[in-house]
Amino acid sequence: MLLSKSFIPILKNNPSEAKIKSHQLMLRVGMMKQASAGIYSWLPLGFKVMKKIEEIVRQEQNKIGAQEILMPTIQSSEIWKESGRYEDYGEEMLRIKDRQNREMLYGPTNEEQVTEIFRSSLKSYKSLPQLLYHIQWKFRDEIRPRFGIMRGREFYMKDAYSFDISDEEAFYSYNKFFLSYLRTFKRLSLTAIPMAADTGPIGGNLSHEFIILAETGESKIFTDKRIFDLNTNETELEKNSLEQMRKKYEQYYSVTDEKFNKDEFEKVVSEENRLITKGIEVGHIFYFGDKYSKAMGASVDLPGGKKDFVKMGSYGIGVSRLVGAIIEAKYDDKNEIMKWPLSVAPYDIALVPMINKNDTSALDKAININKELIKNNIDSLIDDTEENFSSKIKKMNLIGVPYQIIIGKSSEGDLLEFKEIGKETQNLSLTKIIETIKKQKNSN
Ligand code: P5A
Repeated sequence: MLLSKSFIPILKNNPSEAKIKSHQLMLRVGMMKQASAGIYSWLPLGFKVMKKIEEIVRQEQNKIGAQEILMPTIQSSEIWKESGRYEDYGEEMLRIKDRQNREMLYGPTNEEQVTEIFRSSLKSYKSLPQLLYHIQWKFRDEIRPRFGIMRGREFYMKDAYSFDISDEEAFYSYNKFFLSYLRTFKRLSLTAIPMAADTGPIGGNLSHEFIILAETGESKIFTDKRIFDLNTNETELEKNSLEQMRKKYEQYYSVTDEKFNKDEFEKVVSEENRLITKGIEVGHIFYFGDKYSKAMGASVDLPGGKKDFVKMGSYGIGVSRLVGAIIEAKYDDKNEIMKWPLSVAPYDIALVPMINKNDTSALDKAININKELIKNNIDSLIDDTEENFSSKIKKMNLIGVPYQIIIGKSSEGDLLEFKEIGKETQNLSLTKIIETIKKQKNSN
């Protein structure tokens, strides 16, 4: 892609309305644009990143056997009246009337909708477990939308739902998602810590939030530092190993605000291991048993001939919020340098030829290099403008493409100036550069 033809509306300075670095950068490099309070249009750069995050989330859901569906954004109020949440949800729910005066709503979450789908089709324990998910826009009429897409009113969520025959089986499903979330965030190059959390309007009594540390986060957390040293290399989905893995995390005190108990914290965590800080909630999982299945009559026949309500859980990842969360974790705002993890970078590599009116040989060279990159499925952004070198580099550092090739007038021979953002320049052949990037891509 040529930079001159791309839709990347870069601003000279940070917009004053943005208070945190992700919001600043997203506006600065034109990743998104506000349409109205808490509602955004996604422009090419931001959209590419979000779609890559979505794809990683999807792959990890598929790996644990969850099946993808797509439920609508607009739901009927009937099912919410059945579950009892139509009134409870309050003003956060955007309520709409259609031309027949029927009460509809823009879905803030989909527990009711998915329970309705389940109960109308599945009747036997033989069909269980079922893990269903979708990736769809949600709307919550937040009283204080802020920090750009971090707390939006319209936002993109992956939400999954599990249906099981017993509590024991349901915990197995819960643990599968627990592990899958650790893997997902790792692929996004984030350290997300599971923390015991409150269930709020979703309900139930078992819940974990997945939180990444950030001063600007909205969740206050209380934790035993040692949880950060844990690493999960589990590849198996065995019941026992999954349970052990969750226990491994749960051995360390780690809770959000609502679950905090000072006496307990001070009793179980030694002073040097105590960490009280802030974080961003990027995922949240819940187990609520038969809360919805009972209220909405979603039951299955059991082996002995009896019937029982299915046991359910729900599992959310804030896909659009993750774009901002990765920026909060990776952007060095003092030096104005962003480095996207290659797994979600808007482009794999930037080509920066030094060009002036009389001499476009460096640009020609960049275009030739790009032909080889395309053959190797490497997506590049070519700065074909005539700006001076330092402003070109400054701009590329903000956009955050992780690798750069700098092509000077004097660049001759086979070796190219290759740079990974934040590291020293190396002289490498194009073949070697392609190999390096491909290797890095495959490792994710
Ligand atoms: C779990 C899936 C639920 O809604 N029902 C279906 C459950 N959980 S949740 O915690 O309320 O939301 C899941 C994740 O969505 C992100 N999120 C948001 N992102 C941007 N703007 C918002 N206003 C917003 N609200 C929630 C969070 O990442 C959250 O963990």
